[in-house]
Parts: sequence; structure tokens; C-alpha cells
Amino acid sequence: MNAEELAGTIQEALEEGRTAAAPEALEAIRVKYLGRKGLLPRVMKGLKDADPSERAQLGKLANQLKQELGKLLGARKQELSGASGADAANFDYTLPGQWRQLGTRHPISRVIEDTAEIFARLGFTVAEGPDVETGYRNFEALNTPPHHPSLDAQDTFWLESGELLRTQTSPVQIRVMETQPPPVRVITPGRCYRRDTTDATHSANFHQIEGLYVDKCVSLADLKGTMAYFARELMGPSVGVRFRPHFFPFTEPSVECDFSCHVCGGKGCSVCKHSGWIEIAGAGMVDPRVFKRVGYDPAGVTGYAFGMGVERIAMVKYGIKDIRMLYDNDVRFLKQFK
Ligand code: 2U9
Repeated sequence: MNAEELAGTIQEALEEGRTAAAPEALEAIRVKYLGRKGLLPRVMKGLKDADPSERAQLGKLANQLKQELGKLLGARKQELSGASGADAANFDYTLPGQWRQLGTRHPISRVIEDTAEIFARLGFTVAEGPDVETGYRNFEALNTPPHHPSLDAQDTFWLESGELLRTQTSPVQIRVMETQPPPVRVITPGRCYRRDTTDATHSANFHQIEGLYVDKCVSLADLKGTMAYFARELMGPSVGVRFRPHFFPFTEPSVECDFSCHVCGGKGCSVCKHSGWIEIAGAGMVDPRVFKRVGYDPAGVTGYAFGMGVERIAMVKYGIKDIRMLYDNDVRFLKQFK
């Protein structure tokens, strides 16, 4: 190779180095030109046999190949490893991190947790029980007669075992009383099942929070005070309660409990259907027959119980128009609730 050819080859080598796109390509160029069996050692070895008039020029070019190509390959290697992010020296620690989207509390969990927290301040603990219950604890122990419509196959999910998917969380209170003497102060949040056709306000699978307070002199006045406190804590300081007479097999007397409308302050609006009141809970004094069933002395204790639908409270509190939105798992809907 004469000096002119070597000068051309050096330009080619530098061009190859400039356009190489991966560290592996740079290494191949180094081996080809500067490696032990590459061009540079061959040129150096051939110097002694070269035309004396070209020897000095060839030596200079060999040196240029070594210096310039070596420098270029080193610089390109840095550039390429920096671009892949693999080189810690090229990592920019000031760049913002990659944030994982944070989850939010589901409105159903929120109502349950907020309610448990409010009642905890009044000395209530949380009790839980199984979704699959005996007919005895779900109905009979609660003084619900066999002809009651809720026992019908059309209204309840009966299992082949003779058990059922609980229609209310009341059997949990039965379990509590079966296992501990009075006084009792519990709330029982949980999933319940009814053979309802799904629409904007009904779901076959829903949640309840029930409460039970049993002691020596518990009265309807205690129930009223407790519900008034709960209403204010959950919906806002100016919300009041009213009771209307009702009937439940497990409480006597029984009432339905309304909260004054938190949106219009009781004046009447579309949320409260222009009545100023919103139906929230059922309640009453525990029927003495229920106490008898669990082995409590009906002459020695009294108690109040209440029950409310969690989905209904969530819909009223957060202005949710369709119960199905609570089960769709649409993140755009759910992330509104912190
Ligand atoms: C025991 C004794 C009595 C719980 C009660 C209600 C009234 C009630 C409904 C409200 C809306 C259920 O989700 S809902 O459809 N509940 O009206 N529940 S008193 O009474 C009990 C519970 C346990 C041992």
C-alpha cells in the first residue's frame, strides 16, 4: 500500500468510525484497523521494505491512523453508551422520576371506613362474618317468619347445601351475641345479596352497615342521639334527623330514619325530591324474641339496632346517579374519590 492509498484508507476508517451506530460496530472497526492482525501493524511491518522516498510519509500516516482513529472510536463509544442510558456517568439525576399512578379509595370503602371511624368514637367496634349463612341466623333468629317474602326463592340466593348468601349483615350481630355476654356495641359492614334485577338503584350484590347496642338501659332516645351525631359527622354539621314509624320483624318499635338534605339544607331540591329529607336507615329497639334466641335475658337488657345501604349513602353523599357506576371499575370515575 503506497502513501496515497493509505491516506484514502484512513479517511474511510474515520468515516466508518463516525457512522458506526453501536458499540459492537466500533469494536469491529478497532480490530480491523488497529488490532493485532489489523491494518496498522501491517503498515508498520512493511515500512522497512517500503520505497525510501515514501517511508517517512507512510510512518506519519500510520501514526495519524493510530491517533485519530483511536481518539474518534473512544469519543463515539462514550456517545453511544450515553444514549442507551447504561453509563452511570451520563445519567441525569435531576430528571423527574417515573410516577406510578396512585390508587384512590373506592366510594364504598370510603363510606364504610368513615362510618367505622365515626362509630369508633362512640365505642363501637367492627364485627365481620361469612357471606354464606344459615337460614337460622339470617331469618329465624331475627324473628322473621317462614312466610316472609325475603325467604322466597325469588328473593334470596339459596345454596344446594340449604344455606344462603346472606340478605343482610344482621346474622353477624347474632353471631356476636351468641359468643359474648352484654354489653355489646358493634357495627357490621359487609356484602349482602338479594335477587334484585339490576337497574340504576338496585344491585343483586350490595353492601350494608348495621349497628347494634345492647346494655341495661338503652332507649330510643339513645338511638336518636347516635343517629343525629352520625348524620352530622358524615354529611356536615347542619344535618338533622327525623324518625318515621315503620315495621321490621326484628325490632319493636321500628322506625325509618331520614337525614335532612345536605344539598339544600332542607328547603327542597332535586336531590331530596323537594321534600327536604333523604331516607338513609332503618332502625328500632331489638325485639325481645331476638334476645331470647341468643340466650340474653329480655327482662335484663334492651338495645337498639340500625341498618343502612352503603351504596345508597355513597350515591347521596357524592351525587352518584347510577349504582352501576360503583361496580364498573372505570378509573376516570373512581379517581374523583380521594
Ligand atoms: C339484630 C337485631 C336487629 C338491623 C336493622 C334495618 C332496620 C333496616 C335496611 C336499610 C337499608 C337494610 O340495606 S337496607 O335495605 N335495614 O331497615 N336493619 S333494623 O336490625 C337488627 C340487626 C341485628 C340482632
